[in-house]
Amino acid sequence: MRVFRNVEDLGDLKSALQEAFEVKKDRFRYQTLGRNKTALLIFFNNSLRTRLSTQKAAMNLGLNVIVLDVNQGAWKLETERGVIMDGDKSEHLLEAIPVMGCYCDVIGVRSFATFESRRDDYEEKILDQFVRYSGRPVFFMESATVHPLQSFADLISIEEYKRTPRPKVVLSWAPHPKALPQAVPNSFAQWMNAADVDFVVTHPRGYELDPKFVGKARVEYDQMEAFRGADFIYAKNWSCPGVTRPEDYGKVLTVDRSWTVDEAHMAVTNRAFFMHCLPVRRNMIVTDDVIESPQSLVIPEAANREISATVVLKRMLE
Ligand code: AN0
Ligand code: CP
Repeated sequence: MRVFRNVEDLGDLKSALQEAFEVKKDRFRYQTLGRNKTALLIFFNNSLRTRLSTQKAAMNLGLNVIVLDVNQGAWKLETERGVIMDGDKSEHLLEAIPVMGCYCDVIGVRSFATFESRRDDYEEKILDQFVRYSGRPVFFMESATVHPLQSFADLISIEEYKRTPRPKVVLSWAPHPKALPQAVPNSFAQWMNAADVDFVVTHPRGYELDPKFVGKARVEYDQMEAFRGADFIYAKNWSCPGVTRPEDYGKVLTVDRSWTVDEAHMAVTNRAFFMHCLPVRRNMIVTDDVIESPQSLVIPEAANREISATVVLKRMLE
């Protein structure tokens, strides 16, 4: 595998899941695969889970790991070609990327949407340059539009906890004070569309996800109606994807707290499990009671990030 970005990059999803469960039973089984090889993890944005779980995954495979926080100690990077670099940026991404490639065998990159231009974000301008110019296999650790390591871990968690062969999974928008990317819901929709689940998306009008990701998924604007009979509730905030009104791209259109997932919402479900990728703002996205309930999967989900990253790195080394 040269690039890990979309669900299709894993090939057959059933065998990928099987491999995940094998790795989970014996996570050091492939300890010699990474011997004398190096994984470089590059962060343009903050992280707790991705940073720790991917390092742990690399160590499971015997890889050496280098982590770079681009904004702390590296040169400020210019990303546009043709710019006269007389400002505060000392280095261009077009040199920095192949240089980074010299020091490693596989590269993971986190670079969020900037919301400056919908087109640049949705064309994956930054990550695309890593794929083209690093000379190394590249895995996305949340790019402008996708977060595949998260979705793979979420799918593993759903497989582990489902009580019916084809559970009802609901992706629900929830309020948040700041503009957040669409990467997590985009990927989650893409992966759920590829999995064997009954998938429903619910959000206020104006928050329609890009058709490329939401596909033919059912969209239900009445949140309570969407929750009825659900087996899994996957909460997440996202800012306006700018599908119906491009000028609203990246904006917070509402912080309506009637969308906060609380016990009244959970009561209409089929004893649903509650999921969230974390970090989560309590009593904005979800109440204390729901996130602390026995139905909450937020910690097992985070634990599965080590498993999804181990499978992905393993496949990049093979
Ligand atoms: C990020 C987001 O919503 O994309 C990362 C989530 C994994 N969240 C925040 O910036 C709070
Ligand atoms: N879920 C997730 O990717 O968390 P971090 O932003 O802490 O890595």
